[in-house]
Amino acid sequence: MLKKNHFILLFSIVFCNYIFANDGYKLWLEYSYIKSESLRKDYLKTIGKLVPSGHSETINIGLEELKRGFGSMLGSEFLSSNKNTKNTLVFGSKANLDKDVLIQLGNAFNEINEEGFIIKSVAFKGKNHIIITGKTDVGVLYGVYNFLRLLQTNQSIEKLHIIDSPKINLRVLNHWDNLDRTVERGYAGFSIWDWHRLPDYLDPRYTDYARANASIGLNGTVLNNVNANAIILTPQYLEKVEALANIFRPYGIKVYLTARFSAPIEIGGLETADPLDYNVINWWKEKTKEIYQRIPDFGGFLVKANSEGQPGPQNYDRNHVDGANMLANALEPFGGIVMWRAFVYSEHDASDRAKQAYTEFVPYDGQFKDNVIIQVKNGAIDFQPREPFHPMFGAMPKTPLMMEFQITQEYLGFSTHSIFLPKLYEETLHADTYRKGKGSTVAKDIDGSLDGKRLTGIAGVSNIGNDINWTGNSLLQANWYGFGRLAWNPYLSAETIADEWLKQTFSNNETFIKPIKQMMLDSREAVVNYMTPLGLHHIMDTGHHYGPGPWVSNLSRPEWNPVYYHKADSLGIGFDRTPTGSNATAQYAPEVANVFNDLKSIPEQDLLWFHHVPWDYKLKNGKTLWNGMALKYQEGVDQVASMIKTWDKMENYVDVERFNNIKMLLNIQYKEAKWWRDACLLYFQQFSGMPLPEDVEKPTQTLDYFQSLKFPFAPGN
Ligand code: BDP
Repeated sequence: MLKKNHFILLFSIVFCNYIFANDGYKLWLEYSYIKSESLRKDYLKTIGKLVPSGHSETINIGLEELKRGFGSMLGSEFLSSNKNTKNTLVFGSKANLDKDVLIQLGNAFNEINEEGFIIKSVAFKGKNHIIITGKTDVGVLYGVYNFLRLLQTNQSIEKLHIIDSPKINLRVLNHWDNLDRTVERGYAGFSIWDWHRLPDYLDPRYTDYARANASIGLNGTVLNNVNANAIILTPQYLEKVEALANIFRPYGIKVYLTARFSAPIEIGGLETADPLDYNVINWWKEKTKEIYQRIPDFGGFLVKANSEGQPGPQNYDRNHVDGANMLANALEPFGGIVMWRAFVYSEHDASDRAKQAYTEFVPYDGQFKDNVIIQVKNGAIDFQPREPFHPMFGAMPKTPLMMEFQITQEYLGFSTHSIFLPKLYEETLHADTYRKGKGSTVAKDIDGSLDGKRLTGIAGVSNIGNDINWTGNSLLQANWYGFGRLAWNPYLSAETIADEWLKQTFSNNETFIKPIKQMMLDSREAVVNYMTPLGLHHIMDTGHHYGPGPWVSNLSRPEWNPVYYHKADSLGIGFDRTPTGSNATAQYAPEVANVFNDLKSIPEQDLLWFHHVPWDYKLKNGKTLWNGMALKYQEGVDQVASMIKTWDKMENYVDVERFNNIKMLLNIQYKEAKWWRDACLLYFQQFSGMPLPEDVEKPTQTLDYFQSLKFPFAPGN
């Protein structure tokens, strides 16, 4: 009896492992055992022997990944069936494939770029083969992960003919990680970079991080915070960076560092950091050379200059072009690039913060060196729950622009709120700039196709920390995953991404997939509704940005204050950015500006971003603005309530650990959604002077209470 129980237990652990404990560490690389016997048999029959072609660390990683994936998904049958079959799974780069294999591939190689891959089923000499190949070993590795994804999502692997390449060159995570392991705006623990124990202690997590990134096609990582510390550029730290770069290299991942503009003074002993000063130029040249001696494929620098107190060329009466090009000159001989951020706003310009980056950068179009790319946040303010696309997109035809999305949820409820961000990313990427007529989407600027730009890039501010499940909340792994998938192909739909992520991470069971996918797809709008409906923005509390703070008005810089953004008064609410106001709309193409300027055509989701409208303004649904806004806040709360209901029904489909992780967090989200609703409505009601509509729950606390809340130890600050 005892023995039998043991056997059952063992069986369960091995084959049904995820019904039991699962801490989420494996991310979407779960490789869960495929329960359908017929499917397993099909796969086993089709795959055959593994035949790696060529020898490299990367090919070896591919082999190990296939073994791990098949072993886990197909079980021990894989090892036995594998021996007596004539079929093969051949994988290797073009240069290492046999002639008869190459012939089968015809012209397919013409259709891929250096990182692309081909997966093709072919039959010759009486045998069936699956070929996974590319021009480079890293391309092959991407193909391997793609093939594994087919199995993980239970797709057919008969008659395969997949040809795919990334559409964007630089697909990069930005870690806002400090050298003391705190993470600016990080909500999943401390930094995964254990600087103190590097370079000798190599945490296995570094390898798992590289695997995860490679599996979704990310090929770069900026290790440290944009609010940079020059010490990262000292030999003591470069040795540690080198150790990480060595781990990431075979996974196709390049390392980048943020460069503190004043580093020549701080660690170089110079008196100035003037980008036109001979000694400064030389210092950066030598520093760059030193980095490349250690890391021959170093990616380059990410720079936040003259923004929020960071030093930059303007400290020396120079401009962004002077600063970026000086660094670009130093990197050029080694093939490195500069990612120069456009997140700037001046405390001396009272007009409209939303206009400042465009005003400061667009006149420089065409003046940056070829190895400079300007990194622009998705919207003109700062990673709000919803922002119209940044007007710089499409507006600098001669300058490569890199998209910067935030994956970490600085303004979106931290890692406690479940939100599926590919919905937000998709909205921005699909937005039409009209710069070259209809169809000039942001995605086309980012992938270079709009103006024939060669250097292209996309960055995501990471949501990763040393929490066991990486992102603090298992559902938020989908945002890292989704960012990577969109970086590979910015035209993918959020729905496709949710579907494949869920299948790989949790289950292929449609009873689970269908409701949870819908829950994820709706989650972004829920957050917008209970935080910033109808185009409201930047009404969070100060510093930590946790919770509502629409009343904040006492900060030294005007554009730090929420009241600057909502401009609520007895007449109405909203920021007039039309020609009667700040005229920020003039920074968009006329087709777009006209839509935003006109109350008849503006999408209501952006209404208060662009217009100051009276409280009794009639919305499209016939309700007054005040009632409509209150109902939106309520809708957001109701949406979270329904997320909880949906999730609670999933207990039988998810392991206990992840089920509870998500369940508890959803309950916090519900509490906080109500907090947002009540605090904002009570505050705005002072101006509207109108009662709450019937369907809106009455607040249980006073405005004073909400205003008195303090969070001195909120994370990420
Ligand atoms: C803001 C964050 C701040 C960042 C800054 C940036 O509050 O922590 O340093 O953006 O992107 O959203 O540079």
